[in-house]
Amino acid sequence: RRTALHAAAGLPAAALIGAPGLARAAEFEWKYGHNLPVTHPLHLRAQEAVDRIARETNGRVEIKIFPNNQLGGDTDMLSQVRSGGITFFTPSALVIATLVPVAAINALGFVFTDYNHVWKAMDGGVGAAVRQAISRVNLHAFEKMWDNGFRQMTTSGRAITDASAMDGLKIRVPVSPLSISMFRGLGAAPASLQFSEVYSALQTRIVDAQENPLPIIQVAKLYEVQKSCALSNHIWDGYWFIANGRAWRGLPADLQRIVSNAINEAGLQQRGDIAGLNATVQADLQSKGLAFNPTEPDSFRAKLRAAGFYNEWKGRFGDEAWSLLEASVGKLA
Ligand code: X2X
Repeated sequence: RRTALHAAAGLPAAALIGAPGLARAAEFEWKYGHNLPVTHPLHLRAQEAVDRIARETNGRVEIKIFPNNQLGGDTDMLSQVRSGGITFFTPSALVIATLVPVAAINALGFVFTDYNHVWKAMDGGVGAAVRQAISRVNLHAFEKMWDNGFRQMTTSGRAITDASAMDGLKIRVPVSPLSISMFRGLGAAPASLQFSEVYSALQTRIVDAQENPLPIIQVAKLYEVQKSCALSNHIWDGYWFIANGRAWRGLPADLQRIVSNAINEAGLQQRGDIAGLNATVQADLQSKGLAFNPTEPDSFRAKLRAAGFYNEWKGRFGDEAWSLLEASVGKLA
């Protein structure tokens, strides 16, 4: 379309229709919104994917990315992708779980110890069950989940070294029932805020703490408004790449294949980017003034167990999803 406009500058629009030799408007002109700064690997790989899609479909599918909450926060984008106002969105598992409760299953506290377990579950039975649940609300989820990372806690107050430091802590969590339940179980005072509001909420001390993977703390510059980071690895979080169901079904099968391949392959590369970042990001954040400390994971797990957290969520997710998770990570609490 850009080519057509440039080539035909000055011509009335009607003159373009059917004009031989001119590129036409894309048949599928779609919007994709997400919540991250453009320096995050999710944005960079998604940009490569949409460029590849335009090329391989000869311009029939053109996707424009709206990064960094330009179209509103997570809750807004989730309703836009449902209505078709945007065609693609990448909600975190925590966020899409407001609509598809079982999608939060990967975010259960302290279930994954490493990435082997994560991808075994999410590329296997757990991921398949979640994708099926997502399809029931008329959204299409692409096969390969993208990585957000293991979530860590940061605070502007005293360092969080074990679970007793959680008592009364005012901590921001995503708009996610599981996050609220987990941090209440730990004795904290969690508040749900969309990601678009996090930096200023920390800056103005509406909350004292937040939790996110280190690459997000880096690209969103949260280290500017936080003092210390507890390496808690309490949740593994990923992004589902989703499409509006009606729009997706309206795409011819050959184009669906091109779009799926480009997005899934970009997702695998994005996982590699996060793995690479994980090797360097702590040193970078340290050099920017964020202090790091280890935690005692057992103290957190014990507090959650005592609060009835695992039993409650086993009930909420249901036995079927629970056994799929156990098939990947071993017997749970
Ligand atoms: O909102 C967050 O904390 C983030 C960026 O990790 C999610 O998208 C859930």
